[in-house]
Amino acid sequence: MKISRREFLRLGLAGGVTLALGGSACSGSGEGSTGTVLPSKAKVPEPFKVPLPVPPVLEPARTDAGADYYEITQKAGRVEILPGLQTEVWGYDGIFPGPTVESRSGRKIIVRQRNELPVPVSTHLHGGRTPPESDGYPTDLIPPKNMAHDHSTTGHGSMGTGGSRHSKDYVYPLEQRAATLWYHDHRMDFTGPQVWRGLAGFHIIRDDEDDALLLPKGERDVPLMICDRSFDEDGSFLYPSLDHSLKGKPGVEDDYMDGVLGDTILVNGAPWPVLEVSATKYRFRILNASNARRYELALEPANHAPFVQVGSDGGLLGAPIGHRTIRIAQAERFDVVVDFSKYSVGDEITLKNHTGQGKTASVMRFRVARKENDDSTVPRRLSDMTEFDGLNKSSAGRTREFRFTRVADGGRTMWGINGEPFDPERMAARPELGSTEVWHLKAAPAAHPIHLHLVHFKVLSRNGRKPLPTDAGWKDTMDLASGEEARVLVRFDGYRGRYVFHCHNLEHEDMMMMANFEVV
Ligand SMILES: [Cu+2]
Repeated sequence: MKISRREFLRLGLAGGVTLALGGSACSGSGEGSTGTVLPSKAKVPEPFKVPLPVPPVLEPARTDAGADYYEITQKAGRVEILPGLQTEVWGYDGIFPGPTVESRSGRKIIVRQRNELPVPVSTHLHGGRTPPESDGYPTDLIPPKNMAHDHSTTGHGSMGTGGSRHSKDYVYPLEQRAATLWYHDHRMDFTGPQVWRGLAGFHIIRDDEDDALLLPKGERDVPLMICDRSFDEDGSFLYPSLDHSLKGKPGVEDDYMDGVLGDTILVNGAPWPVLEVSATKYRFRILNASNARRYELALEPANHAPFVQVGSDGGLLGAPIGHRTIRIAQAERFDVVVDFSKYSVGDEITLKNHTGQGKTASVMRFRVARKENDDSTVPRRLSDMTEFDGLNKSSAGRTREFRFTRVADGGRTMWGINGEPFDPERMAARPELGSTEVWHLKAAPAAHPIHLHLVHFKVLSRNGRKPLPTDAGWKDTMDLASGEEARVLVRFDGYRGRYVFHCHNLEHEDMMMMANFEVV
């Protein structure tokens, strides 16, 4: 087998190169993540100088007895992320993060997505139990206005109910429990660069069970979208695309095929921001929206106030779990309560990233500004998890095995599942609606956060042993380190049709680490 220059370096044959990146010798591990750091050409800003922005909540355009209707336009916008410089973002409504959609469990919403960007787009609601025609399949594209004859836009993207050629109505029945979801671009071959430019936003589903708890609410219920970016000299986003127009050849420069790591950490679009808090409890809905970076989050000083996890990808846990640190991979969500009453007014608490180096070892800062009354509590029982608890191996029909590895595709090294790069025509599994299966997932020779559309699953075991405390609750994304394997129980509920599952390292996904399953 011919080995590429990149492979040559990775295997350590050139001596010391991978070590210099701070990773293990067996993979391109920059800062504890599978990927390579892309240095900014602009000056990286000083941390803790700007306030934490919170994305606006989107108002429905109209509402009737059956549904709420929303409209979002995907377009370019300009924002100041680095002091004194302008960054062009491609955003939902031209902002980054996009507006937050807040919905009610069981109440249908219809989101009309309009495309005013120069490229095709597809919007996926991550964590949504969504009919296949609204799930944002990678080739189900909304074409741009200037691309009428492109063959890659022949999906039924433009045929959504009531949409025009450059818009699509996504129908979300939201027959699912309260949870923190997010929506982002899912265009075939170009998800990495399009999310990097800003196509990501929160979608929070609420329900009566969650509302009835006395968890922190209102201004003390804060979504935190953490991601990393790098910047060109003029302040624009830097990304190593082979074709920066994103209209021609997909992919990234060879050195970044393991993943693109930025050197600037953003929370809700601002670099290392500060949030002034009262000495009370706060609920933080933490999302890792990075392309390739993992974080190991910790509070410093800790003051005996760990993260109290109340929810996972799929909503509330049965009971809270305390964590000193939280390892969060791409696309995972951790819903946590932090109790600032353990600190004094004037204290500054930094949210650290134990796998980062230098500036990337910090994420943001909290400043305790005042005392305030607090009647919120974290109850010992959060949610009825009868269905989850009852799910065990004996409920499962068949077991399938999926290996996430490198594959050769026409002489180029790509990523694939069970030795195959993604092919929209190939079906990797046909589970029956209502059935439960064990999926045995294996990752090598790199770390892979594995995401299944449509469903939520329960982690049964990791490397033949008990799952980690951070694997608790309903998951839709599970992180595997290089060489790890896990068994998960998946219940195929909801809708019949074709969906994808894939690695959520977006560079791996764009380089074909994706496959179809069809619920029959
Ligand atoms: Cu991967």
